[in-house]
Amino acid sequence: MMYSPALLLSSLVGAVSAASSLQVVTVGKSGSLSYSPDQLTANVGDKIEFQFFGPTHSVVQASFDEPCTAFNGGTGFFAGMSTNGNGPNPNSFTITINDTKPVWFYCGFPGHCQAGMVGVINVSSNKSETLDIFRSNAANAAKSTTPKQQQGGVIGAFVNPSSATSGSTASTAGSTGGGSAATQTSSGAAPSHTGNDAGQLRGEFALLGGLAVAAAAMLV
Ligand SMILES: [Cu+2]
Repeated sequence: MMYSPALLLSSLVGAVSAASSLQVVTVGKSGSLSYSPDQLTANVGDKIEFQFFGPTHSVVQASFDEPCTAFNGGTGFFAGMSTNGNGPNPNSFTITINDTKPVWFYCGFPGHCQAGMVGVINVSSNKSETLDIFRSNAANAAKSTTPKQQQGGVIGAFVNPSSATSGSTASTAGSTGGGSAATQTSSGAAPSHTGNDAGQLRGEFALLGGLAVAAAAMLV
């Protein structure tokens, strides 16, 4: 349960390709109203990639005290609503962990948080703030809220391709404020599998192009 094949694989890939590790959380896979895994431990600088399955789900940051309410007046991360039939959505949502405080999250689709679609990164040792308690409190939440728009993370397919071709490394934007543990990053090295693959391909083509120019220059 703690070590899914996907998580192990992503950890191996992360260990080979980057200093910080990438952990994958599937969202609503196989028709479930759940995140898998729903409890993670991450280091500062690690990235968590949420991969969405149909029909409609999201991930929204919460505080422990308000399980189905957008974090700190709506300043936390929000993946937007992902609607994609029955299969996986090609657009993942990746957040970067900026401190070791607990990061609580839930699905903002009406009813899903109350049905137990919640999770946590870096749960504290405080026994009064466990995922089980958070989930049971969520069941009693009167309603779910979300920020107005996607924020606080990177959508896989929307990574700026120009930064990917430049080969620039990850850069972390400033805090979104309000003590948010996860803030937005802007990076060509965002750990979207499609983004990375495309970026690497583009990078290789750019390199080949550069070599061709160099070769042509030598011929003249
Ligand atoms: Cu959901």
